[in-house]
Amino acid sequence: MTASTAPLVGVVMGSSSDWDVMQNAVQQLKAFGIPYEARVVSAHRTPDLLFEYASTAQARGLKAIIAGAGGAAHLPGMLASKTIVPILGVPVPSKYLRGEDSLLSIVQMPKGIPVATFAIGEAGAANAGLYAVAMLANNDPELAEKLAAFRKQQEETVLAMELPAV
Ligand code: RP5
Repeated sequence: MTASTAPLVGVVMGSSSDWDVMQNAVQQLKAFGIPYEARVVSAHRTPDLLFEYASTAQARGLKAIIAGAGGAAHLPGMLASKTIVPILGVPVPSKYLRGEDSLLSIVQMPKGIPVATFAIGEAGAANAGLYAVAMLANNDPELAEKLAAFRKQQEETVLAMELPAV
């Protein structure tokens, strides 16, 4: 899946079974009009593709890669080992350990090869998308305005919240 112009953000995941979670990142990118690409790249099942994807990412113009995986989730760390494009890691909930394994696999990177790690599941994927938007907004005043307006809208939604009478 590819947006019409050259992608600025890559969204990769270890399996199509991660899509339900990872689509939350894509939704944020689409909402802000960020060109993106979404692909399945598995660290342990397609290691050659992983190396190719990561080692060409910078030359292809990617400014960030959002990488989600579950279980022994080495996809974000391995991508980071092969590119200086910032990697935003999303722990996908796993069947047996509910994503705590994914979280620890992604967050505990040894010193020297950083991966920014987000919350387990949908919120983490959405926030990774928003974080990529914020990174791009550093050099794009129009995008920065859109992001500020999004925050304002959230603020107004919460300020308008009412609690039920007891
Ligand atoms: C990981 O194993 C994937 O990221 C996915 O979260 C998990 C299960 O993959 P499938 O068995 O559903 O393909 O590599």
